[in-house]
Amino acid sequence: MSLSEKGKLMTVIDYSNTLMEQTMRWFGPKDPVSLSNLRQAGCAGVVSALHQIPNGVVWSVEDIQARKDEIEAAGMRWSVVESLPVHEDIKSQELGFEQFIENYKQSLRNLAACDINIITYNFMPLLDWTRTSLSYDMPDGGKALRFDMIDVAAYDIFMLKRPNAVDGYSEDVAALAKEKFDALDESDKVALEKTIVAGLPGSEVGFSTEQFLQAIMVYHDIGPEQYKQNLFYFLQQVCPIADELGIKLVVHPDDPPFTIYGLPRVVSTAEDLDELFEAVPNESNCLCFCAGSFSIREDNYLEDMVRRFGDRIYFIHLRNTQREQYGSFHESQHLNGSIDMFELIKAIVEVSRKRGVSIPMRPDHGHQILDDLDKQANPGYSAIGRLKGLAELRGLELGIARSLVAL
Ligand code: CS2
Ligand code: MN
Repeated sequence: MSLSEKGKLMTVIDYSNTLMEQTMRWFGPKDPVSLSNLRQAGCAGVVSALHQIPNGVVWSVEDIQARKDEIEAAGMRWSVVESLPVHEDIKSQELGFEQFIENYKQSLRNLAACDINIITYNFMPLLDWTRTSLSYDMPDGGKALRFDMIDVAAYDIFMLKRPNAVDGYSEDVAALAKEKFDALDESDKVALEKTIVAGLPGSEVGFSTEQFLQAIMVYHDIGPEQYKQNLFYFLQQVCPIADELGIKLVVHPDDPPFTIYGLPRVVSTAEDLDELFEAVPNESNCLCFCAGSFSIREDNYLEDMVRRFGDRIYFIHLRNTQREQYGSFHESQHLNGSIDMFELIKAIVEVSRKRGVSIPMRPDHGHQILDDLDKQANPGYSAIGRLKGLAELRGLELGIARSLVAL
């Protein structure tokens, strides 16, 4: 064999080096998807949280370090905390909420002591994400998460019986909701409510319908303007500490990014982000760019938002959605749907290169497919659908990055 042929054999083209850091979410030791699974999917990093600690309680250095060691022993790093939840009392400024802010600061100090510095949170009242079906049949036999506005209206108007709820819906939606509700039997109603409150943080899952309505009414009284001030107040308290610690606090947008049950929304649009960064300009006040969440609104131009807020983006969720009639939507394949993933990743590659950083990204959710159809996992977080999503996104990113160099 000639020397040049030998040389060719030794040339290694490594396609695993993407610009974005590839990660997946891991719910901890109880997650049916193992750390080894994530490593085999090609993850360099893991996104995790101490789900065993009740919301509002300080995360100790020991507990943080133990989780970190576990992830590192599996050959990855703990890239991002998702989430360090903001206690409901901070959101509503319930008497005594200042103590929860102090606890939050202490958790940040403890995380920084373990060298973990990207922390995700959201500021949605009561519910995290909201869907009405966790196993929506896709034409290919896979299952997806779906949000049906008619179901939400039926629940809101006829089961929750929220005062004046009907005024929040178009006449068409209200009429279809009535039809739908009349056709539901008791077990359908129970199932619908269970799915709707699935996004509630652990401690509140035990809500009865009446308690849920009562909790909603607290936020009606607060109203959108004051609620926004509550977010700013929280950040004004914690950001100075986070700045000192070198932490980035990345807010996850509202999902969906419009009001449901009349609850206030504060992180849904580019205008919201402008206001947020103007009110709290600290360098720790940053963004988790969740493409799927933002994409539900037609007036959110994702590539523009990435370019405009690029300097504040420290974590990226990539998933696609298909918008439907009446504001309904379902989670589509990662590359197909309302988002032009090529254009979006191109904007991310440009921003990352300009900043000279590798931003952690994860495929946010995936379809339940193949062997996972017979397995239990956290809704949206089965292994194979996310593996597929990550592989497709990684390939697209590599193609874009290499062709941008060539151009
Ligand atoms: C996540 C959110 O599963 C999901 O949709 O993107 O639950 C996210 O973790 C939280 O909103 C962040 O606090
Ligand atoms: Mn997300």
